[in-house]
Amino acid sequence: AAASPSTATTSPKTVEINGKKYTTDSWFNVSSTVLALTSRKLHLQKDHPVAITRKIIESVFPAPTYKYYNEFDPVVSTHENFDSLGFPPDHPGRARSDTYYINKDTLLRTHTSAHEAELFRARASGGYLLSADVYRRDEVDRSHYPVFHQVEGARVWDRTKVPGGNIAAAVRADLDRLPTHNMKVEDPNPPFHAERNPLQAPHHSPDEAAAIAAHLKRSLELMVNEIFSRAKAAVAASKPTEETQETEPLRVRWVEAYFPFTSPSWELEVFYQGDWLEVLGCGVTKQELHINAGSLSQLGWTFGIGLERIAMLLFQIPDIRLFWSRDERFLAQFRGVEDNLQKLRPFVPFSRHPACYKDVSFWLGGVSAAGGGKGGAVDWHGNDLMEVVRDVAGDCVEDVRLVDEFMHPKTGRRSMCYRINYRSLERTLTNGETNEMHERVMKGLVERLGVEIR
Ligand code: FA5
Ligand code: MG
Repeated sequence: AAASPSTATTSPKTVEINGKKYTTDSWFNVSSTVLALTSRKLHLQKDHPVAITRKIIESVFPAPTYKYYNEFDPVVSTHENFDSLGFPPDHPGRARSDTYYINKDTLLRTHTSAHEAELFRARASGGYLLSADVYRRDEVDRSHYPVFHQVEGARVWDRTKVPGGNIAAAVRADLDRLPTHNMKVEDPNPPFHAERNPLQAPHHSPDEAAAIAAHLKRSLELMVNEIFSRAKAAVAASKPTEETQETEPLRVRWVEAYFPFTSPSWELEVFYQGDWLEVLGCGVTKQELHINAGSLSQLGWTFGIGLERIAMLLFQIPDIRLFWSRDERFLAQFRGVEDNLQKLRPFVPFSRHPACYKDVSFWLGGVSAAGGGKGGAVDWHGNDLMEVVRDVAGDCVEDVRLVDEFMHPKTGRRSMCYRINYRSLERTLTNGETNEMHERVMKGLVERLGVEIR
């Protein structure tokens, strides 16, 4: 496949990440902005909303059954991030337009599942929670950022360590020990589906898979219930008593999903502000992971949840860029909450600064496009443009949208128009400043993506 254009003007020969040096090659595509974020570790920053959210999730999966891992390095091998989990060689997630590579074999993890194989190796019965920063090349808007945080959870049982080797009975006994809740849960599908969401028939009996699924679903429902009860309490505490009104019970639903490393698989959705919102993916762990880890008698479940998405609901945070802010008007609002969750209150946004929209229109395959020739044949990835914008203008851009696209009927060249919204969260940008940034964005697009400005 054609390589997407490199978005770095000059690739350094080596990069240093958290004190370790890595040699780059032609796969390198990590912008300096993103490199600089590898040391932030918001999930470990005391009283940061991402860290508070992690703590609340951990509280639902108590030690000593669950062990906590929060310090794993973001640099992993392509094997760990993809191959070890059964991703096929041509999976789109592997593309350089979607993933940040240091070199062909080394990347910034795109999900916390990258550590599953490692953690399953030589692990006794029980489970773990792992929280970490993850990296994805993606669009620019109020709910997407190239770095976000996930919590991965796993629970394993060992056939050789349960009475009579009866896993289903042991799992159900553990399920009976879990608390209950009174959320409205829609779960219209049977625990597995022959084609779409199959039982791992060579490894699990239907009864075992059903028991694991039931334990998994209850565990995650309890987590969502904990988070939304806290969100509700926070809203109630922030209002004068006469204003508090009866709110509807929380509604959640299970939907079938697909992941290469679980089967059956599901996503959990929460009904929030009139819409179903996906909050996590999960499933019965593929037996190959346990087999490859040398733990032949183990089986269980895994899940992965995005922390920012949950924190935005929990604290009513309107823009994902805020998490990276060092502004006291943001940080001070969460101080003391980590050690006393009773202090949790909705975030009060500071005044919004004016938006400034600027368009940029260009022809693809201008001066330096690979292959020269007809622009229409150029391999274009919107994420490459997003990277240039982030690198030049950083958090001064709220969102970037494709507003027009057409092909010249005679030359076959493709033209695109993107609209960039320059708006800082922290201050009003001056006209001069915005114009200057926009000039640099256009220059970056020409130099790094070989487009021709119209
Ligand atoms: C995964 O990353 C899987 N590793 C999850 C998993 C783990 C499945 C273990 C099964 C077993 P996905 O790409 O859907 O899946 O992301 C998981 C969660 O991360 C999403 O439900 C969402 O909460 C969050 N998430 C994903 N992409 C973004 C994004 N761009 N911004 C914010 N949150 C995101
Ligand atoms: Mg998903």
